[in-house]
Amino acid sequence: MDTDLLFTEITTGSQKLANRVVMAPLTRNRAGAGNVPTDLNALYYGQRATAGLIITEATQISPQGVGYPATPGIHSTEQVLGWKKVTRTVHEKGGRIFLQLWHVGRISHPSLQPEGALPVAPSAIRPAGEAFTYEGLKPFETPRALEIHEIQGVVDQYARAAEHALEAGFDGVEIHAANGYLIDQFLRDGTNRRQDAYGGGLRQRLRFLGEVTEAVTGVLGSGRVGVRISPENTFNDIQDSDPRKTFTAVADLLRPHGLAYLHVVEGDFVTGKTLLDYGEVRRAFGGTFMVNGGYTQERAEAAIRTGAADLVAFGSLYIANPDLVERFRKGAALNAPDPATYYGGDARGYTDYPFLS
Ligand code: 8OZ
Repeated sequence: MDTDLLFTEITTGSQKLANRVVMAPLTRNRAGAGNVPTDLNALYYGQRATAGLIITEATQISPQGVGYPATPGIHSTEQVLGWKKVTRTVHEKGGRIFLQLWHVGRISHPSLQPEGALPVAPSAIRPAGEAFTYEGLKPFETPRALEIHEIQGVVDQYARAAEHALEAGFDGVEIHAANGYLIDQFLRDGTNRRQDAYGGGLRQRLRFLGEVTEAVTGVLGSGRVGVRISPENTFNDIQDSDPRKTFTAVADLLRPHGLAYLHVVEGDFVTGKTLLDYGEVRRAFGGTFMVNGGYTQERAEAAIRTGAADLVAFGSLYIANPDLVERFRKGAALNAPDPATYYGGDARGYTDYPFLS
């Protein structure tokens, strides 16, 4: 029966997942002082442990990678200890959890950077809009273009974060190459105007992602690493003149790595439109394919049935339904998420959504 398809096991990379229902990475701005995960965060993830896979909220690989208040990091000892509480709780409940590795690049503000430095990016191009800081919204500033000799150091930040993720007990990591952050800034011609080994042509724009993937798989093994992309998204003022070509090439680049999965955010958060044929990206990648973007249970089942996807990640549904798998199985009603408590705050709208009784 079609309704069972979401609940079949899948082995991907070195992971055996109990079902195809994935908790999407969700920024919730509830980390503690020092960007350290708390007991409340452990409770929240533990409540969602019946997902086939949990992908954590985006997590800074370094102080330079920070772009928002109260988002967690994976660069300090305290952060690793905080994450250990999360992974222990999820594992005790039989779940699987990947850490999402994040460097925001230009989507930051000097007030969030070490010593008030300018955020870094492939090129010195200011994003339209405003940064979320501890003092409220502030206009983005023009970032500093990374010098070519600094780039290996940023790749090393990813490798060290991957080591910390292992130490913290994660089953794997997801490289955040989506939504207009640092890696996406390198990939696209709207934000990458470099004329060196990391920009100028498509192959050069892909180089940074290739090096990060090499570094992270070098630490964890390729079967414990996924990559997330968002070909059509214009969130964070990101543009590309030919997303279809760029992201088919990204899929080609990643294919030989034998990753745990490629995770694709479909459509554009800003316009709500989906124009690309993601089958092309899926065929180019050739491995386990995860989709995300407003999926319902019905659309998710159809995607698995037709082979359009192997895994489906749910965001807002997971905010409001800790027992989403159980509700899907039973065809039970779903709790509605409350957008007013998405970002920041306490247990309210975070760990107090009811389970089925
Ligand atoms: C919403 C608010 C802040 C950050 C992303 C990490 O879009 C994010 C994010 C989303 O990937």
